[in-house]
Amino acid sequence: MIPQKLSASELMELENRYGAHNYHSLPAVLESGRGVFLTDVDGKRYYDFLSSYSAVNQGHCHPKIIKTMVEQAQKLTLTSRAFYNDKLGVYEKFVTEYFGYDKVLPMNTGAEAVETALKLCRKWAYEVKGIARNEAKIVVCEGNFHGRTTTIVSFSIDPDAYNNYGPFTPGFIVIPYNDSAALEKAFAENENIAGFLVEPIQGEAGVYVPDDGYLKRCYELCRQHNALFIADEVQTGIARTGRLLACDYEDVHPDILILGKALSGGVYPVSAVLSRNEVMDCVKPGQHGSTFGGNPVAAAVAVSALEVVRDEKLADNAFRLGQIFRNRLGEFCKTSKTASFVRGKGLLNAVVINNSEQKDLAWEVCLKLAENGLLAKPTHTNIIRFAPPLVITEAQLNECIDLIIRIIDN
Ligand code: IF1
Repeated sequence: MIPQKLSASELMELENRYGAHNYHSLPAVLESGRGVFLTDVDGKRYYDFLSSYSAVNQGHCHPKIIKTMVEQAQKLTLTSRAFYNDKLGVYEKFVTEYFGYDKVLPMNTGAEAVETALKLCRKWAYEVKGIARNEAKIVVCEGNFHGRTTTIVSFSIDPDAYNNYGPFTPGFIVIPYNDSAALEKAFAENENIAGFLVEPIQGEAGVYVPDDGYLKRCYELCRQHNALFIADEVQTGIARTGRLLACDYEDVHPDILILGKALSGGVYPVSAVLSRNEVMDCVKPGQHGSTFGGNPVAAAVAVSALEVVRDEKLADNAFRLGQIFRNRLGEFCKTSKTASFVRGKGLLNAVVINNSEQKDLAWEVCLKLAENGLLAKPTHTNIIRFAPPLVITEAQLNECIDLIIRIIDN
């Protein structure tokens, strides 16, 4: 029997003892969330500056999304795709019109959607472009993070992600990020390139923003060489960077668009692959799918979550508040002994910590921030990602910036 109310340390001990140790979590044991706030088991309240890696853009437990989910869960949760249901088609029409595509293929997690995009790209390469069987190549970028399946880690350059998970899936060409000349060279050296998979901003790499014009140039190269431009907007999409999609900044309309995370407002695993008929129609009945993909709860929740993004103008809020964040942190970094610089777009930002003398400095800063009521997580030892829910107000953001500035140099 598990006792009624366990302490924070007992709960952490349970996870340590009975769960695989595949995460290094910050010692905050959370119990509830609302909007920009999380509350732990001792009643301590925090600002959430991770947003579950940009999944909770709409804020924790958004009442409208939760209402939709609860109502749908009481009515019908899963039919599988063996039958039709009364929510899927409505969602499919809504999401394709929302993002400007012919068709959607619904999945659950980001990694599944990336896998789906890779499979679609290969199928299109053989059946439409006419590449010889098993010869298709997909170009990806150094520093990429697209998920954790065997195929996806096959083209990761992070040893933590791929080491001892081989043998790996062949068929990928890795080029430097933010280097369109490298893509041009890849096209020149290889006739069998089916597509180019890219994150508009590299999240895991530490919120690495490419130069203006990079995505546009890569998109044009794909056009020239009849290859598909595949954007992984799992983390950057759905208003996070100050536009609905990060690709919108360069008026690039990806051939294949991959979405996840905030597509459900973080309440349910919902991901999607969007494309035009020429690509999507390559997949025939029985050739791809998922038990849960497109289930009625997911479909209803996604419509609600996207309505919230539109109705609450979250992209505009992210754009405006992101400028305040980078302006104020940028000023601070000029004189800080600890923080080197800030970068990002919209409310996807990172502060680079100068930790040449103390290796765990970014972790220490995050621990101190947590003690003071703000949750953020370091990445790559010296980078702290700051990505609050997009419903944060200007006053709340300024209060948080005051705190961040105060903590970083102390
Ligand atoms: C973890 C990072 C963020 C993603 C992009 C696909 C996926 C992700 C661009 C896969 C997932 C996650 C997953 C989470 C940590 C996290 C992360 F630090 F690893 F890079 F957000 F910054 N494409 N990102 O960012 O989506 O299958 O997880 O739904 O794996 O620990 P998923």
